[in-house]
Amino acid sequence: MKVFSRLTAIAVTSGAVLAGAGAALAGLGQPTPWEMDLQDSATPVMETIAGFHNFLLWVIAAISAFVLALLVIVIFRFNARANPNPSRTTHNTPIEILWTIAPVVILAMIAVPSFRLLFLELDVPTPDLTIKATGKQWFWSYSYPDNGNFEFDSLMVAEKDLKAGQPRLLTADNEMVVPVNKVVHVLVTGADVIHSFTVPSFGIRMDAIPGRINETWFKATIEGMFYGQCSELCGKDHSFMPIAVRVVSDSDFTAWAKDAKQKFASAEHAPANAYAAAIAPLH
Ligand SMILES: [Cu+2]
Repeated sequence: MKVFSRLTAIAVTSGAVLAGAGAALAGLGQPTPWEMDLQDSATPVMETIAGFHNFLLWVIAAISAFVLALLVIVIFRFNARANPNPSRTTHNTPIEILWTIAPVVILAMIAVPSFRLLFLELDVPTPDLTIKATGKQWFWSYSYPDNGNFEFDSLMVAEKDLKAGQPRLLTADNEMVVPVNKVVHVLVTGADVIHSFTVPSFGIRMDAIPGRINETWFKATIEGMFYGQCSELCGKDHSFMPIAVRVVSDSDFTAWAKDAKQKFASAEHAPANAYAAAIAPLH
């Protein structure tokens, strides 16, 4: 009994700590220590994903509670001592119809919002701008075909070079910059092996496959820094090719694009590492 009361104390204490730290359990744009929930949403798609996730949580909690209640009833009311002469019933048509129909209704209730979410994610609205993200071993390159047609590489900043406030393993030297409240169409491809372009707060994850263009989209509604990581095991430096997206106002974006066009003007920009140099003639 002592063990049981200790376990209860631990559960109550950790519950209280978690409830108190609720706000700190999910971050916006980047993970936070002890995060338990999804990252906060910065796009309509991620809001819908989070809403669907919470809805499913209620559904599975209700089903689990119902099954647990049935088990408890069976254990206490129908054990050998309480119920020495068991019923010999083998069929009960109304109950059989009920336990077939009820799950179908529950699945239909899940299917409707699930398909609505899939269409929202996959049906790209008319874009305000297009960016091509190319996964390479082990960094990302971003092209802006309709804002001056420039391209640049985005490499992780080493821990020793981080400035105050910059997150470790997520900070990149050249961030992908996008305007706020604009539909950004992202074309995703890989230059060597399969990578995956992922930004949790935007609710996007799209495989970057060599020789193939995949597409996704996001409309960031909050200005700030949003981070993601390559999410397909792509080689030894897979964990060191962050995706850093800076969402800025329209005017800041126009100014940045003008500067970037100058800065990254050369079409033959220098390969970012030895591997990129080795494969450069192939592209
Ligand atoms: Cu990768």
